[in-house]
Amino acid sequence: MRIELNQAIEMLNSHDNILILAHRNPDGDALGSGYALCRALRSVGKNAEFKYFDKIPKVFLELEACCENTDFEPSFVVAVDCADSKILGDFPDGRYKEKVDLCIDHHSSNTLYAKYTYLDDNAAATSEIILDIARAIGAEIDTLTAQAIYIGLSTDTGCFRYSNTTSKTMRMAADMMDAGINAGKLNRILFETKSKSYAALEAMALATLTKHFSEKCAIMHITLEMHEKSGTDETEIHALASLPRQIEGVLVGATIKEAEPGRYKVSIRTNPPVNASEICQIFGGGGHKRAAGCEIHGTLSEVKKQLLDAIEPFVRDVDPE
Ligand SMILES: [Mn+2]
Repeated sequence: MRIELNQAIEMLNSHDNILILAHRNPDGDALGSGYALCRALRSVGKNAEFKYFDKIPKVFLELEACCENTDFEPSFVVAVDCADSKILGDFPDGRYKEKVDLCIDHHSSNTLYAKYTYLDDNAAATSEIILDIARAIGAEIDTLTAQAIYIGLSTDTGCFRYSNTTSKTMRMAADMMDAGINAGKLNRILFETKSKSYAALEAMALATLTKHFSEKCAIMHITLEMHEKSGTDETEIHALASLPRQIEGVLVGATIKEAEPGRYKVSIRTNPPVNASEICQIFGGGGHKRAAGCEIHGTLSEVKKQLLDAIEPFVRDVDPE
């Protein structure tokens, strides 16, 4: 059931032992939201813990230091930035998959799997909503909490460049700078630094790029072999997805990544007016207007064909806005 922000705040206020989960393979916003909410709740005297269960990109490891583990029996389970229980980062026994009390999210594709959902798809990042909540419960926004919020805001907006960035996002980022974060340093680490292995994989991936439909669609792929050859850490790969869309005139940029033989993860990035989430929904995936993902099974050429067939109606007779 969807609820209003004040109801979500009331629920958090009325519970003392709160477990926070996020989506699998958490990104900057999932981690930033989780850690910021955890610290905010602790600062008002509650037991809170944020848990994720996958390897995270090296650049986010610093965040781990901001909430040590504690031991308590949760009475309220919150999921942040997670649109579907299928992708919830859960304990190996899946104990909370169907038992999330409150979901706080900004994905319009949210399946409303939680008992209560506060969803604001105008928020550039879930971290925006978390900052509103933290302020409403009277939490202290210290430098580490501010850093977690900033990482969420900046990563989900491509460092405040994507069209989801609003004046509110910018004001919040400015407030986080006033709280003492080193934005220049964070931006350099998050957006200006590539590992050598990542740079090698980027070159290999770009070499596979092809253009279609009057060059309005650009598509590239990464095979397991390329991944292995480059020595790239799995967690670094998602950054590649933004490359095809950067080419002038491209409305749909697609990146096909071999997850295992016969199974491919597809990332779609679009420019207006094409909706990436609508393309991915054709294959049972979803996401945002400008960034979405799905999985397609088959050989690489079959997957490419299926994908191009799905993309064509979205770009045929469509001009960039
Ligand atoms: Mn997000």
